[in-house]
Amino acid sequence: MKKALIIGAAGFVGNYLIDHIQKNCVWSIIVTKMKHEEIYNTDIDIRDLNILNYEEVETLITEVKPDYIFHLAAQSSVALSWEKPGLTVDVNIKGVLNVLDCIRKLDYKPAILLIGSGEEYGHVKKNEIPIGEDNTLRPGNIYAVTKACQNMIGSIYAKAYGMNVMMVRAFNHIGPNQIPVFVVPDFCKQIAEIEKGLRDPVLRVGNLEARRDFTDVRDVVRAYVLLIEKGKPGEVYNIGSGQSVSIKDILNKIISFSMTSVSIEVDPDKLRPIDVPIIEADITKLKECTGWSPNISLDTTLKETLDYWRTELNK
Ligand code: A2R
Repeated sequence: MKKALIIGAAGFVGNYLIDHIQKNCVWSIIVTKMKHEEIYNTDIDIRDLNILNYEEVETLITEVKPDYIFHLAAQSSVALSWEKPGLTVDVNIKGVLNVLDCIRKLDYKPAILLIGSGEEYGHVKKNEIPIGEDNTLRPGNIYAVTKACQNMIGSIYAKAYGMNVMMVRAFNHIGPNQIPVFVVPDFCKQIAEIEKGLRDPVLRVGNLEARRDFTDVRDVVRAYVLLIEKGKPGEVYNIGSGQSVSIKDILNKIISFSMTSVSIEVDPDKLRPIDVPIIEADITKLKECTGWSPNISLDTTLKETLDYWRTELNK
């Protein structure tokens, strides 16, 4: 039986990836988490791993020798990357280097999927939309710089050492259980709190003009599994819906799913030092390689995320 290792599985995407593999693949699953994290799943092999510790990485990979490695571990928040640039560089660059270099030295060829971000493209020009994988990268924040660097390191390891490393640039992915440092869960949580009378009916927002490409996390993990089997070594694949939507439209949709009326107030703390006006993926390469296309509508995801927060607040 093939073995899949998910590094950084205790986060938002990890749970969905575990669930997808358990339901759709005949693979054994080994997952890693940080010591302070919990994963509540009795059917999988759960290990503690800090990717900044090379010896820990080496011990685990030498023992497990997985066929597939999904590298999810990251400092994944753009907002936090402004506050903690050093940590973001360490985890997102040195961490991935530890994993790749360990595998290079072990001299075996697992398929490795590195998760990058649509943020890597940064300041995209109007005539570059939708953004193809060969577009110039002009990252606009520290998180995006580290993911661009991860991507380049992956590409070097694939070319120089013949390793089976594939890179994805995942655009914004959303769904229930995402922490509210991201815009959709932030809005949904605030609305659920207002509905419950836990706060004044004032929704605090950041830049509503920015346009982003949102995909349900369940569609995203389906693409990850397809790519790790069908993707070509050294190649980069965009994963997104192929459509951008403004944050204002997202907000209006969520408000329309609510039974409350709210006023909007701009919160300077939610504005970024530099924001990228529009990000929208060209997903032709992914579609051609895997046949993937998104199945879950934006409305469904937003409704389920709002319901998730209503349920959380009732616990
Ligand atoms: O930061 P924590 O304590 O929540 O742990 C995160 C974990 N992580 C690490 N794992 C091993 N060694 C480290 N030094 C280390 N630092 C952080 O990676 C968390 O459990 C996991 C990443 O999960 P999230 O932050 O929830 O990211 P998400 O949304 O699951 O995204 C997965 C990937 C990331 O590479 C994103 O940058 C990309 O998709 O969009």
